[in-house]
Amino acid sequence: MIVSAAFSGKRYAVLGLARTGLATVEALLASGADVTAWDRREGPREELAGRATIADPLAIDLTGFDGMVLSPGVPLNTHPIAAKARAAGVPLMGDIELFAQARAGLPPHKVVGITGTNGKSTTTALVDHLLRAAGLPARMGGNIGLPILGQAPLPVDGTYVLELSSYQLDLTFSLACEAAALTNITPDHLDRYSGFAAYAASKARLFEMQDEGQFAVFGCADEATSAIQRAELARRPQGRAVCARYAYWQAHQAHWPSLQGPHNLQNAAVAAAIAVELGLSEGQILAGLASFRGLPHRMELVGTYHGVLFINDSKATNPASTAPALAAYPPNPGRRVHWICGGLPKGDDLDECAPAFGNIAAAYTIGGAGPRFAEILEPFMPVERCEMLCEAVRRAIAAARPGDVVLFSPACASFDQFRDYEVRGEAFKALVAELAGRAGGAAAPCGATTAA
Ligand code: UMA
Ligand code: ADP
Repeated sequence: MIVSAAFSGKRYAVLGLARTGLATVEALLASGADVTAWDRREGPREELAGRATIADPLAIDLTGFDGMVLSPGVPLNTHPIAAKARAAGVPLMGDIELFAQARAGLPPHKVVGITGTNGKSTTTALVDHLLRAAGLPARMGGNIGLPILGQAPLPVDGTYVLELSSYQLDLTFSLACEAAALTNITPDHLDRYSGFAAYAASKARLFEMQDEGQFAVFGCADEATSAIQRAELARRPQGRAVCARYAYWQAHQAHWPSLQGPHNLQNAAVAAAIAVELGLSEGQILAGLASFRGLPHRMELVGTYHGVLFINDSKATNPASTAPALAAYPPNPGRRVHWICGGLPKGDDLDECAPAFGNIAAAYTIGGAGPRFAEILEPFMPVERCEMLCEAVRRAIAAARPGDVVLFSPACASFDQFRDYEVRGEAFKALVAELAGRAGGAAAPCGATTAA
């Protein structure tokens, strides 16, 4: 855990006690701070009872607190805590801001910050892997599912590699990353922002917090990202706000088994630029790109059953992230793609996926987005309206022939039917093992299974 003298003797209120909040409370308590903690769920409140004051920050006087710490999942735009903290003169912050404040007390180190609508986790894990493969101390944290305050501090000259969501950036004010990256920006999370421009501005703040001599790399494949790159270029010395070098790295992509497709070239080129900045040689970078193994739930190979290939892409939570998955299977006479999609929609269209509709033999729609997706897709392909994931898997298995692919790439958030994308991906894998793994390949009825 990361502790700091900077928190000692101070008073913090912490709202939200899931992964981020619990790690934050533990780090603050271990640092000698006084903590008032709250979650609308009773379980985590009970976990902390006796060690922190348990009270709803909306119900107490916040005057005199040194910080009101929010979890990324607390909606800053609609939750009344934001106005209440401001009125009491208490700064709002998140765990990444606390980490930024703790940096001065840590052994000399560097911080890499990575944001973007898609590719954050892959690029973060890749930078971490490149550093470790080169024998350098590195620690991953942030939105990738590892709250940074819960991680062990690094020895001298280590590098913290942080995946930063816009929710986390909105609560961060003094994190000056030695190297920062923006993969891309496409519409996402618009329920939390007044519009696309505000969402993009949230991402831009990662770079505004850097000193002008620090390094920044950008995907530069969409206008919103390129606009931020141009703005940063204007205030930095030559070579400190660059676009990723796709053409240069693409020559080697055939040797990277877990980094195929144009989206992964983007992730690799961004990660490579950071690695160069951190002093790795080209040989070290190429070796690391070749030895990288992908993350679960991102085009994850579940298995081949009775000749049918099953792919779990549950992390594809918006149409822009599903597009590369659909494009990965161009028309092939011996192969048909069965696409399972739907969930909690991020918008009203599937425009970004449309160029690859020709690759799909049939779609199986689920969740809240199901009826709308069916309406969009029916002119282009046969659609089975399934509602539940189990039904979709069952019907896809029934239709699939040896050589076919069953691709679960929802293009939606998971929260209408699952706790998060990880639980959704695990449910898909369990269903595949249970339904497709049966001897003889006959798909079982859904009622016969235990999975969701
Ligand atoms: N809560 C209240 N009152 C409210 C609202 C929420 O008490 O009015 C409580 C909830 O009951 C919950 C907590 O506040 O206990 C919010 O927790 P959280 O949703 O922030 O969950 P964490 O486990 O802390 O996970 C967060 C990130 N979650 C979100 O951004 C929604 C995780 O990113 C991240 O991995 C983790 O911190 C560690 O940094 C997930 C995510 O979906 C994967 N991120 C989005 C994305 O990638 O698109 C941004
Ligand atoms: P994030 O952490 O930003 O959500 P991930 O690396 O976890 O990104 O990838 C999430 C999904 O987005 C995966 O399903 C993957 O296919 C797709 N994806 C990954 N990188 C990119 C990229 N650079 N551009 C578009 N889509 C991408």
